[in-house]
Amino acid sequence: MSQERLIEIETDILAKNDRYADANRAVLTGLETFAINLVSSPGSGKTTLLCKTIEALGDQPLAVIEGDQQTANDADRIRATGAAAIQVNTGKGCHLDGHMVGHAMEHLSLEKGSMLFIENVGNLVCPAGFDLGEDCKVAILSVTEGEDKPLKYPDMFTASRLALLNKVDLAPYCDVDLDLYEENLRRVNPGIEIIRVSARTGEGMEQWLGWLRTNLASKAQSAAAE
Ligand SMILES: Nc1nc2c(ncn2[C@@H]2O[C@H](COP(=O)(O)OP(=O)(O)OP(=O)(O)O)[C@@H](O)[C@H]2O)c(=O)[nH]1
Ligand SMILES: [Mg+2]
Ligand SMILES: [Zn+2]
Repeated sequence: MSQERLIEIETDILAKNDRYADANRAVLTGLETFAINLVSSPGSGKTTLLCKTIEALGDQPLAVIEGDQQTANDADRIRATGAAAIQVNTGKGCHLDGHMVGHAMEHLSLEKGSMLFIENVGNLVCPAGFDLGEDCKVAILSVTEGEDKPLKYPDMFTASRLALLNKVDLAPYCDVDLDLYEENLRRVNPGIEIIRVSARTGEGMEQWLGWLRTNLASKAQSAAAE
C-alpha cells in the first residue's frame, strides 16, 4: 500500500472517531457530567487509584468505563467498590475509541451531575490521538517508570490537562528525582497541572479529590450556559 493511501485511511479513521466523540460530548454536556479519560502505561496504578477515589468520593454519583485488551478484572475491581462499571475488551486493539465509549455509555444510566471515569488501555502512544468525547485526559505516571517518559512519549503528556505522579511512597527506594519528573512534564506541556499521589498511602488524595470537584462544578456551569 502506498504511503498516501495509508495516510488517507488514517485520516478517515480519525474523522469518523471525532464524529462519535462529538456525539458523546453532547450527551455528557446534557447530563452535566464531567468525564475524564485516564491514560498511562500498563500498571501505573489507574485502577487502584480509581478504587480509592471512588471510596473517598462517597455519595458522588459516578460510573466507570474500563478498557483492556482482555479480561474483566478491572471492571470487577471497580464493581467491588459498589460503583457501576462496564468493561470494554479491545481484543487486538490498543486504545478505546469514540464508538466503543458511546456504546458503553448506553449501558450506564448516568445521573445528572455525575463523574464518568474512562480508564483507557494501558498504552502511552495511541490513546493520545483518540478523542472519546471526554472533558480532559489525565495522565498517570508512576515513579518507577523513569523521569524521561514525558520526553519520550510527549504526545500523551501534551494532550493531558493533569498529570498524577503516582506511587510516591516508592520514591525513597527507587533512586528517582521527583522534581525532574515535574520538570520534564512541563518541558513538553508548560501548562500541565501536576499532583503527587500515592494510591497506597493516600498522600495527595485530598488535592486530587478537590481537583475533581472543582472541575465537575465548572462543567455544570458551562453546560448550563450552553
Ligand atoms: N506502592 C504502590 N503501589 C501501587 C500504587 N498504585 C498502584 N500500585 C500497584 O501497582 C500495581 C498495578 O496497579 P493497577 O492499578 O492494576 O495499574 P493499572 O494502571 O490499572 O494497570 P493496567 O490497567 O493493567 O494498565 C498493583 O500491584 C498496585 O497495587 C501506589 O501508589 N503505590
Ligand atoms: Mg487497570
Ligand atoms: Zn491504539
